[in-house]
Amino acid sequence: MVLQRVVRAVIMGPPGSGKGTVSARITKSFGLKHLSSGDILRANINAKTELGLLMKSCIDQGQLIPDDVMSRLILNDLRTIEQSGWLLDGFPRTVSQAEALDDVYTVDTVINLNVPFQTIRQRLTSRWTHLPSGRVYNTDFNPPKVTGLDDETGEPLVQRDDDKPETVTRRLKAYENQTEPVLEYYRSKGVLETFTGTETNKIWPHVEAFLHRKLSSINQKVA
Ligand code: G5P
Ligand code: MG
Repeated sequence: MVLQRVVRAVIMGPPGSGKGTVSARITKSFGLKHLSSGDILRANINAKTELGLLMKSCIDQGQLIPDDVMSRLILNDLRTIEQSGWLLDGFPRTVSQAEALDDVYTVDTVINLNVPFQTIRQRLTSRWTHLPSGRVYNTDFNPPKVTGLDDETGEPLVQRDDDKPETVTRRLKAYENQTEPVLEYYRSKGVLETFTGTETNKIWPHVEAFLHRKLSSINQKVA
């Protein structure tokens, strides 16, 4: 679909709900630029930047990064891609972050992946990630062509330090306490669209159909 105006979208859902997986499909089908807060943080940790070194223990313990640090980081990055449509993944994660985003940009739509916690726990222990690109694999769901190596670059895959079962529990708690209120925030603005299920392949056709309708209506309003 050719977009006539800049479209700004957010994808939400608990840790491991498939935000990264669905974002890759949205990027491919609709051309929105994918900006993942987690990928940006992990790139900083990997490059041993000052921010990365400061934030690593927070992430490894399954806690959220302070709002002011996170909002500054993401809003700075958004400024560099202002001319194109984007899809934010992992931000905003608190009401304060949602308000900071709102001060600068109007979000057109929020896709909420509602996946049961029990399903998530099973997935995260078998996730493998290509850190430089953020591409994710799963030994059951979408294994790499060669075990332990990224399909596109052949570089090694790693398991995230925060995918340990006890850390996953803490991340799910943080989600319930700090992120679920953001769903209410967007629901009250009339932009929240929730997709419920346990399998990405079954959820995806609904997300795709919804985005086709949504983006067509945005295009029509512009025309
Ligand atoms: P992240 O990086 O934003 P989370 O916890 O929100 O991390 P995560 O873990 O990246 O989310 P996801 O992107 O929702 O999960 O899911 P995914 O990677 O696509 O899929 C999970 C696994 O399931 C993969 O292996 C995938 O292949 C597989 N899978 C997908 N679909 C299916 C399926 O249908 N079946 C099966 N069997 N498998 C499937 O944030 C990390 C940390 O950074 C900090 C926090 O400390 C956070 O904990 N942080 C922030 N802190 C404050 N504010 C913010 N805005 C922050 N953003 C990040
Ligand atoms: Mg992710």
